[in-house]
Amino acid sequence: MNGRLTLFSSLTSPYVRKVRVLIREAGIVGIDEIMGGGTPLDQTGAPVGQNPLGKVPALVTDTGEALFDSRVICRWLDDHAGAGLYPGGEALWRVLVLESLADGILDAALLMIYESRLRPEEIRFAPWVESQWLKVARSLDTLENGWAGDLEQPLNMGQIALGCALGYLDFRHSARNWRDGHPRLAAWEEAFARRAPMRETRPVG
Ligand SMILES: N[C@@H](CCC(=O)N[C@@H](CS)C(=O)NCC(=O)O)C(=O)O
Repeated sequence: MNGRLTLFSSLTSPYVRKVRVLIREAGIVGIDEIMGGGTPLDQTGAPVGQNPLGKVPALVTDTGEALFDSRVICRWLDDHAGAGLYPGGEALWRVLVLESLADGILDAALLMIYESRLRPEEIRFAPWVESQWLKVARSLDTLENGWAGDLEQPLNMGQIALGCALGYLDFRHSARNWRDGHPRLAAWEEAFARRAPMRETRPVG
């Protein structure tokens, strides 16, 4: 990274938050942020020139290449900064699956929000919304029962993604009380949310 980078950013997107937390944890400087973003129904403000999918985050590198999505951006930044948030050897695969699982929670949780905010009430389909929450609930159970050891490992990108996903559940789905039945995960999240990069990127809006 010799020149400046441009991050198409947002203060509410949990996918962007993954990148913003990584930047802080890794001490990366020299990134200009352009705030914006859109919705599937309104791409005004979305970085469509950089990401034809019209989603944030997108990162334009110092060579002018546009990178997306958040997983590619995080991997690229980690690699170029030598941050070590993706371990080498066999340990890598658990970290990548944890990041995928956290992103999948986000995908389901975000679809629920789009359904309630963007779709007119008369054509909403409640069973579809509940089936998205079932994905989240199943994932939380899996994390509670099978991932405790992974959450105790040195800081990695899977943990950052999970911290952002649980933060998003608090931000947009607090009525669902995700902590109920997940005491280990709740205790981990409480400690993780105290890290300065998590506090500095808490969603607002
Ligand atoms: N898989 C993508 C998801 C990004 C995403 O869905 N971002 C939302 C904001 S939270 C967005 O830009 N949505 C606009 C749209 O779907 O058109 C990633 O990991 O970066």
